[in-house]
Amino acid sequence: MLKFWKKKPTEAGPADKEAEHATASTSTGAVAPESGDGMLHEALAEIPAPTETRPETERFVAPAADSAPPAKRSWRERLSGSAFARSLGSLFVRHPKLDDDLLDELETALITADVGIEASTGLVENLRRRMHKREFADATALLAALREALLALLKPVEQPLDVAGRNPFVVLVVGINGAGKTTTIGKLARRWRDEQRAVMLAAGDTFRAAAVEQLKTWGERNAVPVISQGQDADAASVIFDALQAARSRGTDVLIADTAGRLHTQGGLMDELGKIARVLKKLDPDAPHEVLMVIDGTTGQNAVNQVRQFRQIVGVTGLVVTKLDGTAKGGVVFALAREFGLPIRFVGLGESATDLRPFEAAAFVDGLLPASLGGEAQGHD
Ligand SMILES: Nc1nc2c(ncn2[C@@H]2O[C@H](COP(=O)(O)OP(=O)(O)O)[C@@H](O)[C@H]2O)c(=O)[nH]1
Ligand SMILES: [Mg+2]
Repeated sequence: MLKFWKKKPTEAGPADKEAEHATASTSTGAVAPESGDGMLHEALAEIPAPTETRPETERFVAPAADSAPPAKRSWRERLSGSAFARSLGSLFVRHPKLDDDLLDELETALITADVGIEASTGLVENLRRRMHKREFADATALLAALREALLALLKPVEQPLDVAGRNPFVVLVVGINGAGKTTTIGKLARRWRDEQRAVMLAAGDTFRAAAVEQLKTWGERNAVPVISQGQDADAASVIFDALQAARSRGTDVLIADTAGRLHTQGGLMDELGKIARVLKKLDPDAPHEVLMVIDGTTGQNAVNQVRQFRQIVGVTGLVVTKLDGTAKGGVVFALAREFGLPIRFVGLGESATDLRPFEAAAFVDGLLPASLGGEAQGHD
């Protein structure tokens, strides 16, 4: 009945190619990703002193260009373009009658929106049982029950990230190329700086010069210092230096960028493990958060990515980006169901204020047709 059963997750996208390229271009680098901690000190000796971009403005004063509060758009406005919102919306218009066909179509819509086969069939079979017991008067009652079921899936992962009480709180940001790591770091820097915290960034994506520049630009824009070394520097030593600098300056939050590592690349993944080990030499509890950034348009492959990264670095929180636009959105449910990891933030657009702390109700109501309480909830 459902062709989707045969659909395989996409295995290789453009990000894979970029990661391969990154490996090739660093094969002559000074430090092999596999090198142990013993080599770190040698590596530190060989690497030029870190540079720091210290903005001329006071740290907590935003440059004029970025200080005006941009108009904040509602979750619904942001999520309305998603395949989830569009297919659910049209489904209930086309098929307002409560019957088994409606449930079949709902199942198809959920699977197509990347909710995952098990989660989708589980949800729909439960609703079907209840419908046959005449629990629902009409399709509107069914939609209300769907809302509750979706909310029950997401509520447990609505756990905001608290960065208070460490000096500094270290956030290590991981994920594959193009997921939105550097952009997310820029947005987080803005958010925490606006909360009057002293923020520092570490340019740990040393594979591409452009990546360091991109982070420096975010640093300048938000008046936040950025610690970096040259391209091909050892990422662990950049981040180690940054932690030392952050500690000596009383920084509240240090956010470390890393190169886009693909789960299939053992050496690069080992390097991520090395970064975590090196940080522990200065602070046994660091990193306090390993934040994995996932592109919301990745589909079910996101589940595989998280599984792989978790084995290497013990991911403690997720950020799902690009949920504005054409993302299917359902992957958020698949991730919540599979891992139960906190979803700290979601990316609803490209500007600094489009990174929102995850709110389960706002998200669900943004995806479901408005007639059922969504608008009445008034999530902004
Ligand atoms: N629409 C949209 N674009 C995003 C979002 N987050 C990141 N991007 C874009 O995704 C692209 C890759 O982001 P980048 O931060 O460089 O990814 P990285 O390789 O993981 O560091 C950039 O063009 C970003 O502007 C988001 O929440 N919404
Ligand atoms: Mg990047």
